[in-house]
Amino acid sequence: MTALPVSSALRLRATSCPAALPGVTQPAYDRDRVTVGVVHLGPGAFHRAHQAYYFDQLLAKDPRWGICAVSLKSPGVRDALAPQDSLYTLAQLDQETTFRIIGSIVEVLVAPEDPPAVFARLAAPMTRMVTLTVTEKGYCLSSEGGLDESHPDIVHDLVNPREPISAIGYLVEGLRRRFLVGLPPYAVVACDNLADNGWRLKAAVTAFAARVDPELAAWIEAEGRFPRTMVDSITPATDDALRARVETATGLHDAWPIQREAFTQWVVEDVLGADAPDLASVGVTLTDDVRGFERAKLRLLNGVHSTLAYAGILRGHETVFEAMSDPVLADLARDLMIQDIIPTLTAPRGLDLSTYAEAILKRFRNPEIRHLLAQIAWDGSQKLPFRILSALTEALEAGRSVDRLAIPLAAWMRFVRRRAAAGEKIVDPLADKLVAVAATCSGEAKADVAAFLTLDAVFPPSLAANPAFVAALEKAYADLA
Ligand code: CS2
Repeated sequence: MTALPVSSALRLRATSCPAALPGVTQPAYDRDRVTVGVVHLGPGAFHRAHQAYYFDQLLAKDPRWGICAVSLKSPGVRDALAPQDSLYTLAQLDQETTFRIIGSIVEVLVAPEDPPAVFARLAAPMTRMVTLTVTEKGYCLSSEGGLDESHPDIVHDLVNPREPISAIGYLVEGLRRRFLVGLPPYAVVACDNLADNGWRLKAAVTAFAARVDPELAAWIEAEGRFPRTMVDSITPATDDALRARVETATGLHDAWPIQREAFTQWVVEDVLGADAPDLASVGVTLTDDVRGFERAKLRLLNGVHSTLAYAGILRGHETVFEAMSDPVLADLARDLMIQDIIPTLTAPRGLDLSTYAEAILKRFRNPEIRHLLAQIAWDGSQKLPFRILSALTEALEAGRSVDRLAIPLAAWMRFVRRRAAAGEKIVDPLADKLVAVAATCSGEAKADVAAFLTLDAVFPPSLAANPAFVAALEKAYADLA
């Protein structure tokens, strides 16, 4: 976090909260009556903008669903929120921006500092749900989609299952403690942008548990509820401009407010069971058709976001809005959606895909939102397989051209090469490998593309060997020179 700006305003906290300026929405419930029913792993900006907002609405009807937020690594969120009694401000950006003080997070733990406190929450009878936003890399999956048992965190946790460091390790240890005392498992709700997120997580958790105790694994397999979900709300990172804006609007100083677009959506597979929070009552869609929503969002929104990020940065843009103001990129975004991605999708009931695509383009053109392309460009090696490669593979199988779908991949390669050559940091768990590949690149399409395609954690070997795919990539890479 950046240093706190010097401010004369009162700090946001339980006692000062009622003094917020008129028009600021306050928690509509008595926080002293709230109990913890949800543990959340990874309370980054997206969680605080999205799931915590839904629970903030729910608490007005049912005080059992307060959140214990657990940071798996850094103390930054706790350090900012503890002096604020875990309160923070959510700015919902629109033509008329609104400000809401969120009270649903009632406790923030930093796992490495106090693992027993985390286990106690996971094993508490009142805890019915564990939600996660740990980003794609936090699932520790291999490129085949299963648990990556060679991942250093998983290697560590398999040797020390009672002292885990990974999200998977914590989930399994929490479930083990419940199993031992005869408590039902908590529902595990993955809220990251992975295709079939809940299924993948269940497979990874069960595979890990099988290495710890086969009976535990069988119990998780039989009783565990891991709904697949689709989560959506554009959440630009917090900056000092937001801090200043929030202070002016609320009259209170908040060390870490959050901003997002006004639009928000949460679709959850309807397998949560009777003891689950009534999420439908606060606007969550419960459905047995989550895959249609999730594929459409991942490919149309996130796939095109990543395209705009890499192609946009190469063309000198800084934000999504700026990239969308560049006619070349605006056309590319629409053509990709309509001509290449929609043909790979099956529309969920009640969703018209062209209308959905147009609505996404409109969100990208929202002038109220300053969403940095650099933020979206992070972790490309983890994001591109779900966002672009799956659609591209299906297009290849159907015999369609993949010329345009190859553009975001080629742009990513050029982006990596450019940053590596300039000695700039690449934010990606594969950064070392990417820098090594980039060091061998000369700018010549055939050789450079071949070097990137050796990254088998990103490109499955069968795809890397497909001549139509390789030709499309080489052409796109050459065109971006
Ligand atoms: C973005 C997403 O940063 C990124 O990679 O594509 O965070 C995107 O803004 C959200 O998924 C929108 O729901």
